[in-house]
Amino acid sequence: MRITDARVIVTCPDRNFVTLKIVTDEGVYGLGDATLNGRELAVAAYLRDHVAPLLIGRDPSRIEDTWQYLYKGAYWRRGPVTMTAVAAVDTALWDILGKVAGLPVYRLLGGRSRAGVTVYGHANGESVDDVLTEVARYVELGYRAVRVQTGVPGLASTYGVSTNKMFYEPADAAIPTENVWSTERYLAHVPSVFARVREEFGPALKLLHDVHHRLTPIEAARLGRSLEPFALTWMEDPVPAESQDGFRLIRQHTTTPIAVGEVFNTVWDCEQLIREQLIDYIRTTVVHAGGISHLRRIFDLAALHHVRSGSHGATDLSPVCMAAALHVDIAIPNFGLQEYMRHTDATDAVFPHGYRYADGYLHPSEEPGLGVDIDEDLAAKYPYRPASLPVNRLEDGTMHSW
Ligand code: KDG
Ligand code: MG
Repeated sequence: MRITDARVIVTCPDRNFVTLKIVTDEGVYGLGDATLNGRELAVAAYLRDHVAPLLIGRDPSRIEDTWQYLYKGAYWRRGPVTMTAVAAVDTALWDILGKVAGLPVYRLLGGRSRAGVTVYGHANGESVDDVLTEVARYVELGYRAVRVQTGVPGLASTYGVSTNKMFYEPADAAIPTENVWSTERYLAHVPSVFARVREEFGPALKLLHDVHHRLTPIEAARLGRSLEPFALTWMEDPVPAESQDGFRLIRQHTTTPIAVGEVFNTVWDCEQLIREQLIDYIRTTVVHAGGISHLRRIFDLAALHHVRSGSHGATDLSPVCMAAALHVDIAIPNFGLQEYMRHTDATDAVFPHGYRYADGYLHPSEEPGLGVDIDEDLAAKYPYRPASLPVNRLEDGTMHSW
């Protein structure tokens, strides 16, 4: 079997997605998600101009060799654009392998390790009362884990608080929206939110919170300590993670578990964090961390050091990524949680898929391969729309991490 075509499909059914479709001479094809929120066309060009020509004529079953060829062969290693492109190829090749074998991909990864994939949803609201209503809605839907974000008194807008409660979409304008941030106001407010949520919902519900890279290590240590009475499952992205040493300082001060990794691209970004047990959950995912092959390598390292998986699964990761993530999640021994932000009806129509939600769990498709497809005619009806993630400034105008 040989690869005859590798095409890049850019579509915007309510938001932008980039998909790689690898076609073989036997008619079998595979899909890979290549969406990098706000930088979609950079990955599309990388794939079209630099990767697709190298794939033609290759044997699609040589998944590891193709990964190494694209990673080492470019000379310029790592980085979100390159690794998202490599991920798309890898994911599509696993899809083809599954279809050829007649097996869902998770069976090729060693088979099922659990009955279902525990997912968490995003409860958010401007006020604490609003967020309590949202948490109740997720509990009603059967969720066992909920991420809680609220507005901060005195700030006009806050990360994670959206008007559309089911479809989180921060990339809201072609030129980035400017938000204003105050660490002082935030730190003063968050513990009171979790006190109310615990009081209402009791100890069994898993609660999570995303700090979204906004604190310094000592500020994050203070937040973690103040949240200890409310037993969070994790505090996510407490600090920008370029400096892995920062996590050691947080660790010295708090037992609140730490999750990080949605912007990481390789095992090298988290190797120290994992090896030194500075984190509890690693949130790398298929699309941004080199595909199924590389993600499994990260999770295997994590398993040696008591770190569990917690893959990113926001709306900007397409159903192709979600399908692939679920095959990994169901198979690995050290699964923790999977984020699950639902896609809109328009997105689901462009990407028909066999995974399904029931009672707090997602279940991967039992079809051969990943169990997800793309309707190319429908995709063509939704042309690309420029959309950027917001930026953040402190109250005095200083640029801050968003
Ligand atoms: O594209 C950026 C989003 O995916 C990100 O802001 C979402 O932090 C996020 C999360 O945890 O889902
Ligand atoms: Mg996050």
